[in-house]
Amino acid sequence: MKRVIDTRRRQFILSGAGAAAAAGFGSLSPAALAQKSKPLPDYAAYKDASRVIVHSGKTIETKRSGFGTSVIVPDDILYVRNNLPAPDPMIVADRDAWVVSIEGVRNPRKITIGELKTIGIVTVAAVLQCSGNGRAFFPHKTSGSQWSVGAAGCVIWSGVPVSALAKAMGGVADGRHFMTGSGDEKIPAGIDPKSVMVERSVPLEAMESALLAWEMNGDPLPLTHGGPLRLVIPGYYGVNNVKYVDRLAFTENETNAKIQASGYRVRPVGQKGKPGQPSMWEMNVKSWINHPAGMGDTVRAGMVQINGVAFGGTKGVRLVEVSVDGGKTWNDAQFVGPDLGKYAWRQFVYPVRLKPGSYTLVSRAIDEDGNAQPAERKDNHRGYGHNGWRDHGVKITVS
Ligand SMILES: Nc1nc2c(c(=O)[nH]1)N[C@H]1C(S)=C(S)[C@@H](COP(=O)(O)O)O[C@H]1N2
Ligand SMILES: [Mo]
Repeated sequence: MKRVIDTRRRQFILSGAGAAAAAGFGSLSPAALAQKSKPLPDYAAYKDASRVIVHSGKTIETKRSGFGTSVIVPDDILYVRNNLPAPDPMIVADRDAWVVSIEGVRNPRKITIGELKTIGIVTVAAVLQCSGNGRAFFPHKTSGSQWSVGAAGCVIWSGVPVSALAKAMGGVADGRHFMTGSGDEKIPAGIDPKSVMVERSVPLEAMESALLAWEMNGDPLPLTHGGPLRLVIPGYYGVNNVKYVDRLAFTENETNAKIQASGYRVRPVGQKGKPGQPSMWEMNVKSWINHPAGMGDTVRAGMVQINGVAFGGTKGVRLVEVSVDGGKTWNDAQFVGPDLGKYAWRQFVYPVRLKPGSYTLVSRAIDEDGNAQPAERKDNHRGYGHNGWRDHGVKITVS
């Protein structure tokens, strides 16, 4: 196990923690507290209702207590986020016949999944996480699903490497700076497609790790998660992982679809989104505790295995520390389970003997580049990219 500790940075984050403001630790916004789980929508009826929170017919999150400890998140508890109504199940009736148009290569053409399967195979474990995961902890009124920790999961994707596909089509054409994926959802008549369609562009360099996936966790890619074909960009926020992809284009510019031009942009509270503001591309370093889960969890005095997950976006995670006193003192956690590579999350455990009393459990991670989770969230209009460790903590009573 790699245990390189950057002492300087550790010093820095320790003093940062001490100076942290006593902002509402782990407190959920009123909107988040008011929500109740709804019935599962038909297309996701197979999900385990006891381990998920159904926010709406288009948004389902994994409960903190619903996550297991064996690294991979199974389909039946993996979060769901649909911007548009889920497509007709007919699109997975004949998977190999699905057609995707490859553009911006020297020899552009349409290609079926059946044919993609002859070009190459890659398998990668990666964290899929919504940009708004942790939005429920922002104190201002954020629009969008009030996710706490469960709009994320580590899954295994399998498909064709985009780099091999581009090579098979003569290589990327000159002057292309972005890779743009388009979702196949039918747009109702009378609506400007660009205003609602899921079409996302990422910097061209992301193609080196990207794949067009037809399999998830060993099963044909479920319709719910983008079957029959999905663009996967390991280490990038969920929105860039376009489901039901029917077009992959190497483009000169970013798409002008609203979801790219003004959506998923980090901006000050109260400001409108516009091109030029930071786009939700690479994920930042993050960790949280899944057990004990807080929320009234009764914990028996004695040995407690505090465990959770940590990941570093495109970087991998180097170290996780756990505190049982709200961040005053920290201890190294141990990684458990297999290391599935830099895009996956690591499970961690901190075994500790706890006497009866009240505890505030928090965790913080450092990625392979030495970036540490900050103590506090960075307020922004849509509540994106929250990796502050304080808000993600849990309060427990030990008796
Ligand atoms: N075609 C399409 N792709 C999409 C979306 C969508 O609505 N349509 N939602 C995006 C968003 S915002 C997220 S967070 C992830 C969610 O993936 P999941 O539903 O498999 O969890 O898919 C992304 N890709
Ligand atoms: Mo998302």
